[in-house]
Parts: sequence; structure tokens; C-alpha cells
Amino acid sequence: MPDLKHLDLMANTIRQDVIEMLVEAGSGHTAGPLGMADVFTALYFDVLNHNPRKPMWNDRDYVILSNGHICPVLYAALARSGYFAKRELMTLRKLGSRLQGHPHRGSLPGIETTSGPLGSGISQAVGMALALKMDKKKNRVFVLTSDGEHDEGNTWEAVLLAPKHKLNNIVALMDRNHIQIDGRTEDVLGLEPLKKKYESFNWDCEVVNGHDIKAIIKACNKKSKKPRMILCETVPGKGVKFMEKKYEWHGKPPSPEEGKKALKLLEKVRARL
Ligand SMILES: Cc1ncc(C[n+]2csc(CCOP(=O)(O)OP(=O)(O)O)c2C)c(N)n1
Ligand SMILES: [Mg+2]
Repeated sequence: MPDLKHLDLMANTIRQDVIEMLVEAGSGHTAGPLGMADVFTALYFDVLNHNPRKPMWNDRDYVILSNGHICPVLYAALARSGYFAKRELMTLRKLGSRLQGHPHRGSLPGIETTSGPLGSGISQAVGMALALKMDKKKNRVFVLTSDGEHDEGNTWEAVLLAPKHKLNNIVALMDRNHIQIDGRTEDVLGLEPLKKKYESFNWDCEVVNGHDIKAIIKACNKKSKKPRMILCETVPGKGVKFMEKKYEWHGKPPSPEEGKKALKLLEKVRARL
């Protein structure tokens, strides 16, 4: 059984890292990274079969971040699990940094794909998972995707293809935060009923509370004959009350002032853990 208190504290630490990184960078996305801190903690500190000292280890599970703009949370999870030094987090978005505003394959240990243009991650996962099956390998492919990306055709082509090849080595996790760049998802282009859609495309699909680390771990480790989608219900901006559920925080960083307030609020959350 994982130490859940330790994991909740780690997610809080990662949220604080995200705020500090974004204030220092002066640009970037805030709502998504805060919302997904628990999912990334569950993956990097429990679920994944990985070795931060050997990022290219042959038997590792692969992680694809399709919604590349939430990469501050990926970078913080990688640094906190030992892929590179924590102090490098403060170079986010700086000229020449390995931590670009969107992930760049080959630039940093632990980054498997380049992303930023939305809608390609599930396709990439299908390709990787099929190759692994052909090689009779046991590695799993975890793909993180967003609800906004499900407005894109490429996403659904990949969803259609995965069951054809019985790719039960894919575990997809959606940041179901109900917001996208300029509004609520159901106002921009309705996605529901998402679970039924995935099931009708022949995936296993379940909804979990995206802030319940124990539930996320359990969902990730379920066995199935089908590819799986875990719809993680998250609160964008989670932990910082004045950011929560506001799409206006999709793509802007906190000012230094707002950053201080945000860190105080996260410290309060931490004290209650
Ligand atoms: C192909 C493509 N089209 C448009 C964009 C611009 N864009 C960046 S983030 C975003 C919103 C996507 O929604 P979601 O990922 O759900 O946003 P979040 O929940 O993180 O606020 C858009 C349209 C992009 N990066 N790629
Ligand atoms: Mg979204």
C-alpha cells in the first residue's frame, strides 16, 4: 500500500514548484498543471515502472504528454523524482533552457515525445503500443490528454484504431477539467457523454476523482483486454482558490504578488494534510 500522506504532500510540493516556476518565467499555463498534480504524483511516485537514473531503460513504461502546454507539472514531477536537479526548474521558458514552454523530445531526460500542437498524443501512443506488441514487450504506454483536445479529429481516429490492434498496453488519462483556452468545454463544443463514447469505441472507460491519488493508482493498475481511458475529473487551478475553475487561468502565469498569495494558500492546504 503506498503512503498516501506522503503522496498528497508530494502533490502539494509539485503545485508549489509550478507556481514558483511560472512566476519566474513570467509566462505559461497555470490552471492545467495545478489540476493535474495529483495524477502526475500517482504516476511518477507509484504507478510507473521507471528508473530516473536510467531514463532510456528498455523495460520502462512510456509517458506521452499530449496536452504539452501543462508541462510545468511534468517537469516538476520529473525533477522531484530524480531525473534532473530541482534548481533547473527555475529555467522554465528561458532562452537555451532544456525546459521549454512545450516539451521537446531529446532535450531533457524523461521526455518521450515533442508536444504542443494538440491532438497527437493518442496517435503516438497507438504507434508505440503497437510496436511494443509486435516486439512482444510488456512496457505500458501512459498517455495524458485533455478534454479540449477531444475537439480534434486526429484524437478520435486514434481512439478508433487502438481496439483494432487490441492495444491493452495503453492507459490514457484525460484531464477532464471542463475548461479550454477560452471557455467551458461544454459551451465551446459539447463532449458528453464521454464515458459512453469511449465504451462505444470499444475501450474500457472509468471516471475517477482526479484528486484522489489512491483511486487514480487503482484505476491505472486495473487489468483489461482493451485499451483504457481514465477520465480524471479535476478542478483547474486546484489548491489556489482564486484560480479554481476559471478558464482565464488556462494560459497566464501568476504575477509575483499573485504567486505569493498562491503559495500561502497551498501552505494552508499542506498544513491540513
Ligand atoms: C492543434 C492546436 N490547436 C490549437 C492550439 C492552441 N491551444 C493551446 S491550449 C488550447 C486549449 C485546449 O484545451 P485544454 O487542453 O482542455 O486546455 P486546459 O484544460 O489546459 O485549459 C488551445 C486551443 C494548440 N496548441 N494546438
Ligand atoms: Mg481542459
